[in-house]
Amino acid sequence: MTPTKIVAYVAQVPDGIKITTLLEELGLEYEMRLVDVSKAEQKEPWYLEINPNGRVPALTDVLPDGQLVKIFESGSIMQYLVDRYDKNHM
Ligand SMILES: N[C@@H](CCC(=O)N[C@@H](CS)C(=O)NCC(=O)O)C(=O)O
Repeated sequence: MTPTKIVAYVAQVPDGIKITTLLEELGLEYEMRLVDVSKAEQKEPWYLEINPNGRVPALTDVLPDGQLVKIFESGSIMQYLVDRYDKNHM
């Protein structure tokens, strides 16, 4: 497992599951934070700071220089993960 500071904000929905599937396939260590859509947790201010669209999934990461990266939209998240952690497209 490659250590990272990734936090994946997901729910038990296909758009969330594809993010955790990719994280597992890439062998990345990550924290999974389940967002309770039934309680509209995705509309709470703390979550809107990460994803202003108020939808799951979202992902945060910390770059080597300490910069916090916040990403939303499942396709963009997957592109980020591949670009950053699968440079040789293994
Ligand atoms: N195009 C978005 C779709 C995200 C999306 O619609 N997520 C749904 C769950 S699958 C959601 O958050 N629904 C709750 C809401 O819209 O408030 C993506 O691919 O990330």
